[in-house]
Parts: sequence; structure tokens; C-alpha cells
Amino acid sequence: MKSMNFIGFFLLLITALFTSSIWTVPVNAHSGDVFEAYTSVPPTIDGVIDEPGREWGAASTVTFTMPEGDATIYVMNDRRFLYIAAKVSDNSLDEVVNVGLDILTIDFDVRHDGEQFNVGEDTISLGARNRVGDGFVGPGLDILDDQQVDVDGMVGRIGNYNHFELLHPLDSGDANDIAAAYGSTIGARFIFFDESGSDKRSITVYPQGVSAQDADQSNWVDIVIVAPPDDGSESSGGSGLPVTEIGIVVVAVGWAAYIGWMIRKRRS
Ligand SMILES: [Ca+2]
Ligand SMILES: [Ca+2]
Ligand SMILES: [Ca+2]
Ligand SMILES: [Ca+2]
Repeated sequence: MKSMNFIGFFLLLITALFTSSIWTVPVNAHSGDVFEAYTSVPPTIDGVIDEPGREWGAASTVTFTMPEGDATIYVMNDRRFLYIAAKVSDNSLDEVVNVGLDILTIDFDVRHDGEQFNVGEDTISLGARNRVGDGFVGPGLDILDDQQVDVDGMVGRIGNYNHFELLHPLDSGDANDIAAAYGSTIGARFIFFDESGSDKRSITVYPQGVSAQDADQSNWVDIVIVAPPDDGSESSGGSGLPVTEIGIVVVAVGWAAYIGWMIRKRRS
């Protein structure tokens, strides 16, 4: 009977040891100028940033001050897409081209060289009434439209905020887009156009201090494309242990039983 208690205790010890320390939970979200976050659940691109801690709960975020209040940027990726959202204080959602249009543009430093926004770099945009743009920097350093549009997005209005939600493939296959591998870092700036086309137009850039016209990329933010957690370590809502860990526990339990058997054998 004594050896059974010992085995029981040993099993408990082994199980506690393996369940507490072996699996590490990936830490995704942090704010600042490095956006680095993986999501296993894609957001719904419907112009509504669902909060708190729901569809954009895994995102890296930053909140900063705009002329009309505050704005928050959200960035995350999954296996296929880079997702970007922004919640922007604005007294109106302006939807008419050449009269007044609210637009979010993201320029990328695809090569992450921190040098110049020049030929071949990628740029995407989302305007009110869900006008999406996918372009690149052309030979004349002007922005040209891609032949292949690889942006999806929607804009909505909630309270005094405009909500922008958009996605861009990590690797669309288009030479005029980011071709982002897992673990790579790309630079970016976010340009907020308010009432573009009107006399009251204003432009805000994040990071603050960066200009919308300046081609210098040295102070842009970093976006790190996060690799998916491998299938063995991705927890499925606590409803069971991942396969490899189950294997470890089974081996450990078997080992504990063997030791118990040895102890019993020696005592007999
Ligand atoms: Ca949404
Ligand atoms: Ca506006
Ligand atoms: Ca494209
Ligand atoms: Ca493009």
C-alpha cells in the first residue's frame, strides 16, 4: 500500500511538473513602434473594430493624439494576411472623392533598409465608402496603381470615431506588394487624410514627426511578421493537451510506473 501512495505522489509530481513548465504561451501584444502580433482568428473586415479584447485583442496597438482627439492603430498577422485597423477621432466620415474624403494610407519599407521610399515600394490605402487602393512607387517616384489589387477593407463610423479595417496578403505573388516571410521586419508609416480634397483637409502621420511627403524611411515603425506557433504547441482553448505534450506525459507516467514497479519488486 505504501508503494501505491508513493506512485500516486510521483505521478502527481510528474504531471504538475510537465503541465506547469513545459508549454510556454507566446506573448504577442505590446504597444510602441514595433508591431509584432500573431492571431489565429482573423478579424471580420466590416468597418467595426470589435472591442475590448475581441477580434483585435491579439493585435499590437499604439494610441496617439490627433487634431480631433485620439487614434489607435492595430496590427497583427496570421498565416496569410497582414491585418491593419485604425480607430480615428473625427467629427465626420467624409465619403466623397474630390469634395471631402477620409483615407488611411500605409506606405511600406519592403526592403526594410530605412533609406528612401523609392521605386518598387508598396503602398495600400482605404478610403471611406470602402475604396481600396493598392499601388507602388513608379519609376518617376509617383504612386502608380498595381495591376493586381490585393487589399480588402471597410470603413465604418461608431460614435465620434471612424473605424478602418483592412488586410493585405503576406505574399500576394505580385511584385508590387510586400513579400513578407515569417520573422521578417518591414518598415511602415500610417497617413491619415481628413476631408481630403476640401479646404479643410488635414494630414496626420504616424509615427509623429514623420512627414507624408518625405521619402526618408529612417524613422518609420517596424512591423515584424510573426510565424504561426507550430501545430504541436498551439493550445486549443485548454480543452486538452497538445499532441507532443501528451506524448511526453505518457512517457513520464510510464516511467513513474516503472520506478514504482521497481520499488515494489525490491520490497517483495
Ligand atoms: Ca471588424
Ligand atoms: Ca473626416
Ligand atoms: Ca498588388
Ligand atoms: Ca502594391
